[in-house]
Amino acid sequence: MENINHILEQFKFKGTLTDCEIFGSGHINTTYLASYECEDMNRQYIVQKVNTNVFKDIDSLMENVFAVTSYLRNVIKENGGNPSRETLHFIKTADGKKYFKDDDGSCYRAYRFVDRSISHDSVESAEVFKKSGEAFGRFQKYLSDFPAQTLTETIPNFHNTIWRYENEFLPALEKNLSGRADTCQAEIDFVKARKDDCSRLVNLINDGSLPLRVTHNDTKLNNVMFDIDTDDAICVIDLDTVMPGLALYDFGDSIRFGANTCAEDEKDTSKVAIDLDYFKAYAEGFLSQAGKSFNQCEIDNLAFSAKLMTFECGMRFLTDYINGDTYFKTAYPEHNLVRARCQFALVSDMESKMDEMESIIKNIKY
Ligand code: ADP
Ligand code: GN1
Ligand code: MG
Repeated sequence: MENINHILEQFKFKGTLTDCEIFGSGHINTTYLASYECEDMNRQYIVQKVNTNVFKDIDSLMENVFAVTSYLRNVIKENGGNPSRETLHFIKTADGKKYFKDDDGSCYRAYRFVDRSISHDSVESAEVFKKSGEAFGRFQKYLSDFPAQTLTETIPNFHNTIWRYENEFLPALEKNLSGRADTCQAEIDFVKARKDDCSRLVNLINDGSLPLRVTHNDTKLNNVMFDIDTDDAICVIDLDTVMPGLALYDFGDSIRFGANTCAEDEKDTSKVAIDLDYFKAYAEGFLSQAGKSFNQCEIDNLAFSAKLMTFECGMRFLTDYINGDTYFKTAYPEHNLVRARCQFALVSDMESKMDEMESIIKNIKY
């Protein structure tokens, strides 16, 4: 572990440091949980080393998250909620900066740990998954009047699937930096066979059928904190990719992760399938909060978006595998390939169940 004490000192947390450990299971940033003993009560903070390989403009990123969280605090208050528990609370450095930049260029930021909360890496019940759908739907609803033009696009073309196909996947194949391309020909063919899917939502944006909204764009189940006591989904976290996007991206990505019968990196792809009860539960939760503002084109593409976001994520894992694992954190050399195979197995299962998925959406009242 790097010299974390030197980093913690930059934020002047109250009390005496009792523990600091690596925390959580995100694939991008390095997260620490720091615990402090104070006279009145003990306090915990999340300190994150932001991944500067992924996020190139940390000043703008931190402007975004400070602006979004302060906006959310007001909306939550207006809606009778508890802002200190329902949105992230960032802490400035002792000299008033939004993050600390170390001598070697590493960037760190801090925020309060949401007390008595937990994140889930897998879905435990349809009811819990539905609650996460409500939380992400509410998040989008609360940000519906946020001035989108003030947000910097922290990762341009993040969910522009055809852009990712043409500008990341194909060049990765061409360069084959890891020399691994021959070990994954079946997966490469799987992606190429679905090229036409990649432009569908982008075309609908371009012809004015789908509206850009302020969206989260990384709606994995473990990006919501749940109350330990009630299991309510209380706080949407991991706000680095909040930027103009499609409601469909948020819906689809949640389904990709949470409605899979397996973990995102299950090796036995014969076990991978979409759980339609979970799909229905999430859709009910999400639409109950955000659905009233959706147009018909958004509703009509919800089921497809689940497939597209799963496909896109699989293509990103495969691209990273071929590039030599430079983007996502991996636990072993084949990890990105295993993840990609799992996503593609899920895409195949969704393709065979697309009619049922469409009909579930049609029958939801919101
Ligand atoms: P990454 O971008 O790497 O996914 P996250 O911001 O999602 O990073 O943080 C990683 C994990 O740390 C989360 O999944 C969650 O378990 C935990 N975490 C992050 N922020 C908080 C917080 N404010 N309170 C409690 N736990 C948190
Ligand atoms: C990353 O940061 P985390 O672990 O919540 C990634 C998502 C992927 C996801 C796949 C900024 O999410 O886009 O869908 O991994 N985040 C970024 O698990 O690239
Ligand atoms: Mg995360």
